[in-house]
Amino acid sequence: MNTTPTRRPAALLALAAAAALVLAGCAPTADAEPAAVAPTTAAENVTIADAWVKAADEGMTAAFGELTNTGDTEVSVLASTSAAATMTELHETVDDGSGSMSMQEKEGGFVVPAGGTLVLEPGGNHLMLMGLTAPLVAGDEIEITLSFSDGSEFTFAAPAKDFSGANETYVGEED
Ligand SMILES: [Cu+2]
Repeated sequence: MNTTPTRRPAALLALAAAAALVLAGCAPTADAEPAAVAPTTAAENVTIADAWVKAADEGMTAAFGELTNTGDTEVSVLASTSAAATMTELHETVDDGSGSMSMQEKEGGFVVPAGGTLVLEPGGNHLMLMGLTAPLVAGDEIEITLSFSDGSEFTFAAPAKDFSGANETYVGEED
């Protein structure tokens, strides 16, 4: 009876210390758990409707569609790629001051407002595909990937259609 009273508190202290260490070790992991409202990526919030690309034998063509952002923050499309072209650019169409329209790279990319839609259409904003790797015939389907400012990516399919418009001059290009 003379050893028990001294040993038990020591054992309890050791247990308490061990428990504290375990708790301390767990704390960072618990803090790293996703919050109740996890932030979503731009790619998770963006959809495209009526995507299509203008059929073309060679050279340049353009892709269109309606980008909708279902998120509660605006998203920026910074770049676009496709295996169908050696280079893809985000273009806007502007009045070049000489009475005709020309297109140029969109400064800062395309912004799709929170809960809003950005329309890519002939005569307006579009995805410019340059250096087609193969003829694009109506009915063909190509894949295009958009890269957002948060690093996420969104790939969609765009069927090729015959279209006689969207012939704006590229800034810097000879008429
Ligand atoms: Cu263009």
